[in-house]
Amino acid sequence: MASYRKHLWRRILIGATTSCAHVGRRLGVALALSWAFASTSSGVTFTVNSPASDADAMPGDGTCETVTGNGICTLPAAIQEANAFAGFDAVELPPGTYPGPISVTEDLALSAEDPATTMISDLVSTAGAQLSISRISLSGGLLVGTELCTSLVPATVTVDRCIIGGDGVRIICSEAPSSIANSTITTGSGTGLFLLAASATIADTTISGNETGVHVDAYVAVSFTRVSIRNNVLGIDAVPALIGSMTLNDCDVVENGTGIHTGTTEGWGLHLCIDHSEISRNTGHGIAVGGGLEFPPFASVLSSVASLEECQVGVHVTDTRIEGNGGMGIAGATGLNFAEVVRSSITGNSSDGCSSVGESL
Ligand SMILES: [Ca+2]
Repeated sequence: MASYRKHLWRRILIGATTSCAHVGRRLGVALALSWAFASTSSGVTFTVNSPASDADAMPGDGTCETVTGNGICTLPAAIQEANAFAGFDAVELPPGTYPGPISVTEDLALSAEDPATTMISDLVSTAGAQLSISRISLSGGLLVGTELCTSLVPATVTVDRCIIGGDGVRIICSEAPSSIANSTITTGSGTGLFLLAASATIADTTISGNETGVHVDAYVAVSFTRVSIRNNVLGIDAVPALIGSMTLNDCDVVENGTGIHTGTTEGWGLHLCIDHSEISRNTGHGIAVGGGLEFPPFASVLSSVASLEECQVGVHVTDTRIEGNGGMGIAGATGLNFAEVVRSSITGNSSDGCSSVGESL
């Protein structure tokens, strides 16, 4: 793990660790470009008409059918055909339960009409392509990139109106931002959203009923807008072993064990900005800063790259309620070197207020 971090340092520093505002603008532009590309391409649409798992008779001939002439198009066959063609193809699913695993290797829009009636029963993954998924239940979860990360890969995902279970959403070493909107992520005993060396925007989404709602590590830039993170054993676990930025706007982090945990003793440089949100009724601390905010090696590097007027290293809380948590509102630890709380309420926590947050509060 140390080798890829060193290898990726320069590329990701530029792409993922400017100020929060700059990250948001960059993600917006990238997403707009990806949609423009999708809408203007002359891709092929394959319409699935069978829930079977049979393969395509002749992948790459442009016809999705499991036996030549039978007209039966399964999801595996449609994916084989779409993978055979460059460009942004589409696969459309009627209601039903479809087999996986599905491996997408060419840019693809995969869609159905309603996630309540259309499910893919095993893992959906993309390691080198843009994937758009809408209105589908993914009971096996979604993997973007590869589990063994040796370099950045050109894999991204746009998720809209999906219900995701299984192992949740894992985005690993992706060189462009992904997005998740209008969706629900519930894995039971797994991690809802796992980000490693990846950027993502999450909006209008619920991440609930997971062991860990969100886990981020190493060169992550992630923004949450109108996201509810609730009923997880741990709401957000931010382990920025090198560098990361996380913003929450109009979010709820409520009724978890610990709401937000940041850092490890060796961690460096998290930008955590929370605005117009609620970090309440967690049974542990609202925000627990377990180190991870010291920034000795890279402070000068970062300040030279980014304008950090809105989101500097440390915890920044504005217009937010941190109330009724079972532990402290904000619990600090050795290593916390900057916390700023503005126009916020930190009341009714059982160990009230802030601890060890230093002179900068
Ligand atoms: Ca074919």
